Amino acid sequence: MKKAIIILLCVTVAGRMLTGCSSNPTSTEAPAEAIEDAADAANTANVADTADAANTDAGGLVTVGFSQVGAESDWRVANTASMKEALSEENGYKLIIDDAQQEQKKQIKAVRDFISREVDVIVIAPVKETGWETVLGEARDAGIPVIIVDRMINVSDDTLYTCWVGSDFENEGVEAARWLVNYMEEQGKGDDKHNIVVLRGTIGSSAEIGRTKGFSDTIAAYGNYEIVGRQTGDFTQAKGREVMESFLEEFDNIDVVISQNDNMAFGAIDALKAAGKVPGSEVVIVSFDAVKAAFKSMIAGDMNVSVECNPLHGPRVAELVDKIMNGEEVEKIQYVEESVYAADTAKEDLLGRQY
Ligand code: GYE
Repeated sequence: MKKAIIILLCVTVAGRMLTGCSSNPTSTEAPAEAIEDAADAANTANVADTADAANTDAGGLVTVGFSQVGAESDWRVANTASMKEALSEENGYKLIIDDAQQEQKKQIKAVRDFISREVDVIVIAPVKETGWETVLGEARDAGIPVIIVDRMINVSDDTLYTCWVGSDFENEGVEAARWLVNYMEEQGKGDDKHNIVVLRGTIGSSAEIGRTKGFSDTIAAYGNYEIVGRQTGDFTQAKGREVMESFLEEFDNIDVVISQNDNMAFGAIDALKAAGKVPGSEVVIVSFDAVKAAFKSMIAGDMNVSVECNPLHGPRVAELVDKIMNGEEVEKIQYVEESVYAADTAKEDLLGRQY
């Protein structure tokens, strides 16, 4: 189920070029050291000179401050790796990554650090949608363009960010519900009563909001499907297991688990097995992300399906950074292509997977 890239709106970013930047060629893997290096550069650099250097000096690196959600899942790890690979020093960037450990307040602090260090472009993978107005206003005042990646933000003034690239999370939820209904029909269980529990991701994140809405709205049309329990597992495997254990104590008739990411599904599968249940048949496991480990779980017969969420945003972000630095137009909102992967073809599908 390929989805064409949709361009909803175009903006011009000409004239929104930065007021300052650093072209310190030092690169480091460790976020804390990277920030210190950038601080040193900012403290010693002449802002006007370095701004000119970044725009005109072919040898200068483009400094990108990236506020990452954390390292909560396989998806996130693949996303960070993609960003590091694309925005490498060899490719002409100095990438400063800050790991927010799933806390928005740490992201806000990181963005302020990036502003004070006069990076060329700020990239944010936001933990949650709300609460961004103040700090993005500060970035705008400093003349630093902001790219939002992966999850979305919810702001009344969309000039607070330059552009966004990520997934259509609501559509992913719709796809999950459609797959489930179709699968139950194929199993001859289309008219049976189904009791669903939903392991939600981080509450208030676009991935949680969209997947919850898309799934609930679609499944609501089928009277024999009931969502009996919903709880957050914060996108981690450990919490996925804990939440599934509590569901199993509360309900004895669960036959479908909707897990809003693969890592929570792995935890839920462990909890089901420990309780003597059989995931993959007795309890149908519907997941999201489609990371490599999910294909292995499907091949093992534990997981039934994973709705793809593509984490390979690095090259897309690099392209946006380049265009912004050149004063070119960028698409304001850009969705990526995604598919649905089920157990019956998991073995062949795994061969071509990149993450
Ligand atoms: O599904 C999950 C990760 O925002 C799309 O975050 C991302 C989600 C992804 O923790 O595994």
